[in-house]
Amino acid sequence: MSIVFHSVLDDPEEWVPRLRVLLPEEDIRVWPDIGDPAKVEVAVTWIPPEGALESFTNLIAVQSLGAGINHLPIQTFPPQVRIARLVDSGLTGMMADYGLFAALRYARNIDHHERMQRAGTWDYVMPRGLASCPVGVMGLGVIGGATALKLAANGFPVSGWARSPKTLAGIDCYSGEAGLPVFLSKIRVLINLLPLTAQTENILDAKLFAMLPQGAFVVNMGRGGHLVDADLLAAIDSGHLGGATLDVFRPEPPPSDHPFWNHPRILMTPHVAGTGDPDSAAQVVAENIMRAKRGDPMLNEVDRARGY
Ligand code: NDP
Ligand code: OXD
Repeated sequence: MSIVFHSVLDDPEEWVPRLRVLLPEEDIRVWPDIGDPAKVEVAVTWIPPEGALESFTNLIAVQSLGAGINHLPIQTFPPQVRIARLVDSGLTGMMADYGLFAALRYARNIDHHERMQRAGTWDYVMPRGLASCPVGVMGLGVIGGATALKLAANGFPVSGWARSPKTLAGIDCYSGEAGLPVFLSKIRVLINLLPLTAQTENILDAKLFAMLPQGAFVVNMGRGGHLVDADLLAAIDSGHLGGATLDVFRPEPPPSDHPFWNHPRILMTPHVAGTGDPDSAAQVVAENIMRAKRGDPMLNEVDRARGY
């Protein structure tokens, strides 16, 4: 039986030697050199080739190489196939760093100074400390929780919002639909770290933006499907929102004529907020392969009904 590694982004030369050291007994193969598809028990993948997983007729588990799993065709997997998302200290740390960067850029008016530099204008705006820039984090899971704590440790007042009630030291936590308006009403920088599910798709829309204070900024690090692009553009162009930092898009990359590309108040990055670090993540993946082969629950297994 075998394990197949496939990723369009993660370098197999970095991952597979580490996995082979941790799992010396396993036949670990790199797509497309998979041998007999019927022998594949575990797929370790980020955006698998269309139809590939269906050809693995004896598959017992899929380990995502990302924290999100919405890129996997989970509805096509037989019910016995376990699905695990990636939880990795390297990935979590990078994501929290990106959230901190985006919040600092707005808190210190750097976005404004970037625009002024391009206009050749010396515009002194009185700088303020981070205590005057409340940040709200949507999603208080592994990454959202770590991001909220890192922002608070750096001096930002931080609130957070999740599906279920949370207690996080120093974070003002809200939950559920009822908690959303109060959560949104207080923040200057909104950071989205939700998973993409049927409940969260299009959540960053005109209705939500209207609940944010005038001049607030939006940072989308979750998925492009969370954001209604036209609503964001309208909210920025009307002056209600101050701008946005976008790391994720639908599709990626957005078409070359998409208004985001040249918008003076939108900073785009090409889905680089975070990535699994093979040094730390290979151990998590190896542990999960062993668990799946033993028939034990995997770490960070996806609840198919919840969608994350
Ligand atoms: P987790 O599953 O650990 O956390 C998800 C959080 O979202 C939980 O707090 C959960 O609430 C909350 N949530 C889910 N559904 C809802 C809802 N309907 N209403 C309110 N809250 C909800 O995920 P991670 O923190 O590991 O990852 C979050 C996302 O970040 C990923 O799914 C991915 O989309 C994105 N990501 C992006 C990357 C990038 O490079 N841009 C890299 C890595 C991840 P509860 O705790 O109550 O269950
Ligand atoms: C992830 C991502 O989900 O990189 O890990 O987007």
